[in-house]
Amino acid sequence: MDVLASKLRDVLPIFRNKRAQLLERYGDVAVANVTVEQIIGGMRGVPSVLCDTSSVSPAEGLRIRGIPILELTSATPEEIFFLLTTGQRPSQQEQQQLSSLLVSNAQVPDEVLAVLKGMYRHAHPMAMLSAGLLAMEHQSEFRRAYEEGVAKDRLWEYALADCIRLLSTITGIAAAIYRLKFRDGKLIAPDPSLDWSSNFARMLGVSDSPAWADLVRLYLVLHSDHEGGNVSAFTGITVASALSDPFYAISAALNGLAGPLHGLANQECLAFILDIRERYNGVPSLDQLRDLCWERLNSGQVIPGYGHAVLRVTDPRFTAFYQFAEQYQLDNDCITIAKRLYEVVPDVLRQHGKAKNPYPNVDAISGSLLYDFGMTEYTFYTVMFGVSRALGICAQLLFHRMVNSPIVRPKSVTLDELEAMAQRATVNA
Ligand code: HAX
Repeated sequence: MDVLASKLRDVLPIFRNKRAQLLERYGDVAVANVTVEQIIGGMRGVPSVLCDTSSVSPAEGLRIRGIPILELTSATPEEIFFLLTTGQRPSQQEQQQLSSLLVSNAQVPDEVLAVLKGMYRHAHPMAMLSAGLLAMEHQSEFRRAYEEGVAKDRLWEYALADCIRLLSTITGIAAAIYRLKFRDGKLIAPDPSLDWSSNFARMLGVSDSPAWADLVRLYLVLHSDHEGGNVSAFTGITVASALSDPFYAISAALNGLAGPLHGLANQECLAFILDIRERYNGVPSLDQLRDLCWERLNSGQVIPGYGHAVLRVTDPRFTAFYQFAEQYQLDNDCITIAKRLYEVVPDVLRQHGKAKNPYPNVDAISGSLLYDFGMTEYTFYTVMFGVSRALGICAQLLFHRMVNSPIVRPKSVTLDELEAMAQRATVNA
């Protein structure tokens, strides 16, 4: 933990001063209006969450600490975690030290394995991942420190210890879920000489190909963070704001990620693509795909992998996966169908006229790449996403502990109260 702890100690005063100055200078300045539609519509677009790790703009998509994600596609997840938490890119040595920390506890603890073994026959892999983290909660140093009365402004150090422990074990837990549920149940031991993502790729036991390890690396980089307002991040930081420890917070975040409008969309996308392949006995023509999309829309279903609450362009993470498929010349029916959907769906959704964003998000293609390497069990895909997203949410909750953010507590209003507020605003306008 030392490598990150010492760097975070360096940047701590910067984060705290910046926040304090903002509060002091502008604390009572109104920066946005909120409409009735936004309150009714899931707080869409209301700037109300502090997130310093990354930002998502409608016109460009994800930036991690100001760097566009397409400039980070060669990074390792360790580098990304260092960047997310400290705001700086690590030196080679710092990256290696962090790597050693993150693989040091990849072995799944017995009590956690017992929980996973008790669940695997019936449970969804996401329920297992969430439960696996809860089964580790008793190891929380954060909770122990809080109970022992450690001063509030030092609690971040214990949150960091928990985050490192959690990230170090989550790959082993995820791999164990995969091996138990979809393979022969035999776990593959971690190799401490490998880095975090290579180790994960190895423990999954899907393929020995270097391209597979590279795909897992890219997957873990691209899904790592997507600012603070999405369901999983917002859930995680809200839970952590009650000073629940990181095991509780990340487990809760993963439960949100498991929703079909959020992380589970990658599973739905691949199911959609496989259905198409089966129905047309291979790759359909563009016209056939167009008809099929209309059929789906007319029956009230969404096109999985398209649209986004914030983005209004093709998700750069979709582009990164697309480029990966080109680079490695990956070529199977699923990838071809995903590419053809990209040719057809934006026009269809534009004509349909409902979705504010007709372009693909990351989920439209990610599963087709995993499938190509032999990870065909698509109910596992959101677990891959969850392992990666744990990086970002850990970084976000660490930031909040470092700057001593208060408990999250927005005000809710009843329909009658909202109506009265709207009437008052109309009269006063
Ligand atoms: N297909 C059909 N209709 C769509 C659509 C799509 N792909 N995307 C949006 N719409 C519809 C919405 O259902 C909504 O219809 P109603 O007014 O009848 O409710 C309307 O268009 C306006 O929605 P929006 O404002 O454009 O989108 P939202 O911010 O409400 O929702 C979603 C964003 C991502 C949930 C949405 O686009 C969707 O359901 N997409 C398909 C599922 C998906 O790909 N989810 C993954 C998103 C990425 C992510 O979070 N990954 O974790």
